[in-house]
Amino acid sequence: MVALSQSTIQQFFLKPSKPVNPLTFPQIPTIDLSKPDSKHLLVKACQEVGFFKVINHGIPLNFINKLETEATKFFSSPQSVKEEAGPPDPFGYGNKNIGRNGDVGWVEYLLLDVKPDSQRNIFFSNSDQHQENFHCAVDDYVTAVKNMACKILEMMADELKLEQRNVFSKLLMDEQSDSVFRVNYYPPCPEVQESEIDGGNLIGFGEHTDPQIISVLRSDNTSGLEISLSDGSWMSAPPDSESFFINVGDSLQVMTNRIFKSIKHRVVANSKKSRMSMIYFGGPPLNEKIAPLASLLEREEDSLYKEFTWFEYKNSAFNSSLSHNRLGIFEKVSSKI
Ligand code: GA4
Repeated sequence: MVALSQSTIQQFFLKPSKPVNPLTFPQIPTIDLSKPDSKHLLVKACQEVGFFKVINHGIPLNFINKLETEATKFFSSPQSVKEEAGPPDPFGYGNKNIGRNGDVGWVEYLLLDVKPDSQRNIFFSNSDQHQENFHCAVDDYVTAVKNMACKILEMMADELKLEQRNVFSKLLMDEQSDSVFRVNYYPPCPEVQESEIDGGNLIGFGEHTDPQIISVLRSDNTSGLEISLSDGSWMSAPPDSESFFINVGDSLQVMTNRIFKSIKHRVVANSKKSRMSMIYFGGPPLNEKIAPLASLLEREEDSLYKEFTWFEYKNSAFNSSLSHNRLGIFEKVSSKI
């Protein structure tokens, strides 16, 4: 590995943030999908936090392990092999640069288009067999996780008493659903270990909200994922490789007229241990109109957002930087004095 100078590493340091208050330290809501009371708890979690952990999800562990093995093989390939799958535009292999607006993180990643009809758009060539195995593992994993996400979205619709229980899930099930899959690999940073600086301050993936409807994350057992609390502090989500973490995306926040919260989250890289996460971002078709559901509004004037298409929102999101408040321009200015 090429040694990096301290000044290069400086750009990856996080600004110090407020420590979590131990007296009000919240728990990450845990939803047991096998229990009948989970509908109520998961809606509560979406309203209060916008983030929860799912257990007893029924996704076969061998799908998860197979993909993890293939992804580990990819990230441990020679740099030249990985770079054949890059740079991301936005799909492909990326290293330290995130998006188009100068965001950096101590991370390598693969971003894949998983629209149901998408062609396999990432090629790397250390062996055709590896490529084939990798794509099959992604297909199996994404199909299983998408089904779980749809089940969760239907439970939400039931609990919100929406007439159509597939009002959210149909957007992911649509042939044109604009869904994305990402595998992030956070290598250890030995330069930080050698210096006096605390490794907990290294940005892996800067703070942001996810633009889509719902995100499903699975990571190995290395910590790093943090969620933003309302008092400005950051709380670590203890890793659990057998569970999934779900977060509400901006589009679901809009469709529920902010009953559900799209939570800011980030990843802090580890100076000693690598971390790998896989995230499915369930998005609607590009031409889908996103607006608060009429049945959740008492009066039309209660809508907090102007209607937009996913195409418009996605374009504006992909042209923004990670920490930008992307929904700001779509918020309605209140006419009440
Ligand atoms: C955040 C959620 C997903 O990882 C992602 C990211 C996308 C990218 O990596 O290209 C973005 C980011 C994400 C939102 C703002 C823009 C676009 C990087 C960035 C700076 C794939 C997505 O859909 O939006």
